[in-house]
Amino acid sequence: MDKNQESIIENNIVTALNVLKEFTATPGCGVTRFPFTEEARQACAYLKERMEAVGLTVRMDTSGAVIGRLEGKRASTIMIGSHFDSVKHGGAYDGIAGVVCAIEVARLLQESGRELEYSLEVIATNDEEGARFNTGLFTGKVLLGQLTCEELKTQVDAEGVSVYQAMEDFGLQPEQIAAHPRDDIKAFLEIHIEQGPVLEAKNKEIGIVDVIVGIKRARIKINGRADHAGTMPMHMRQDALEQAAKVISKIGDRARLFRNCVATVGFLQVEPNIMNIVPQSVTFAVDIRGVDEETIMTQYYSLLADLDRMSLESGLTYEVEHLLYAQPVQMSESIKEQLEISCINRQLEYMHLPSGAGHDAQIFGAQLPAAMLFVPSVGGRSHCPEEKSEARDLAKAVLVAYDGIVKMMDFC
Ligand code: HGY
Ligand code: MN
Ligand code: MN
Repeated sequence: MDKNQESIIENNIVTALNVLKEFTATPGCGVTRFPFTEEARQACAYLKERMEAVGLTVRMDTSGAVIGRLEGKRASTIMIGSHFDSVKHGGAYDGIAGVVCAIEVARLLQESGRELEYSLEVIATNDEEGARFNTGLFTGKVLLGQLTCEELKTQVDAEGVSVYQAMEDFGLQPEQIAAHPRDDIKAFLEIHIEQGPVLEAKNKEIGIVDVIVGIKRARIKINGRADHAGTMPMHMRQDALEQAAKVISKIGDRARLFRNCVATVGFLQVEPNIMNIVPQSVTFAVDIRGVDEETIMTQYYSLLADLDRMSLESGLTYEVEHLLYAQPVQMSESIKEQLEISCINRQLEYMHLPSGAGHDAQIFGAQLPAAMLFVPSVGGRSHCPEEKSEARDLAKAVLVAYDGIVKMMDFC
């Protein structure tokens, strides 16, 4: 593929990402594109246009994902894509750059005139982040039949709107959520920004992901009692935030005891959250990650033990709500090999690395061959408006993914 082709890919990527970043609930403060919102609807409509422009037959599936299909000789499907939703005040590349790159891969395949052995689907998945309902990896779980209708009614956002209700309001049919699990997907490939500093620090153009970390997420509520902050004696208080702080403050240091482990509390809600009222309740969400299940669950059970100790010592009660468990997933050796051969043939600087971020590929990769290509993140920044990756690096990932898909058509 000549330099001219690369610049066409780069231009297409820049054009699409510049349009898509405007579909945000927080203009001027990064990209906020939650599932089942007006911004999501606008982004899906634009992605449908872009997919149809390269000859894909496009539909929205039960989960609210946008899927463009190229029929091959066999009905079985090779899937390439990433997510269109974002975190709050996120960047213009996380997930969506992988969708735009996937559309470019499909365009190259179409223009090559190749007859495809397998059908190809480009997918823009929904609610990978879990930023609205504190869950995540939604489309992958729906496609693989891992979600029930009942669960959709229990998962709610900050306003108390359930996934079920949000889907109905968006025009989807939540009752159909478990009706059409996919058993035809032969392989899944995802292009994604690295979201960390490694590729840039090592001067690499491409990352080939070996393993995606497992993620355990839970929401914990500690129940205290609201009292006057000035008159209630200290030994008689039931200060939910004081007790929560004791438990939360141990989470980070415990993660530091384990290799390749991280943990944080990114969500904390204090009620009634008034400075001269002793906090009545605290709700926080914990996100624990690691490359093996044992260290993830050791941290989680230690957290539960801390909560029990807090309850015994203070008399305050607590509740735990399971939000998500995605196991650590090794990427497909055979697909990685093809991606590596492509990097060598194209004389690209590449390296293997783990993914500290969760991705759609880990849901698929737990059941079928999956692989990921990383693109350097400028300054290693992500999940913030400063997030940026260079179009020339994204274009290189498109070419490597194209080579990979062509080979996957032969060996899947
Ligand atoms: O949280 C994550 O790792 C991803 O950005 N959803
Ligand atoms: Mn992502
Ligand atoms: Mn993300």
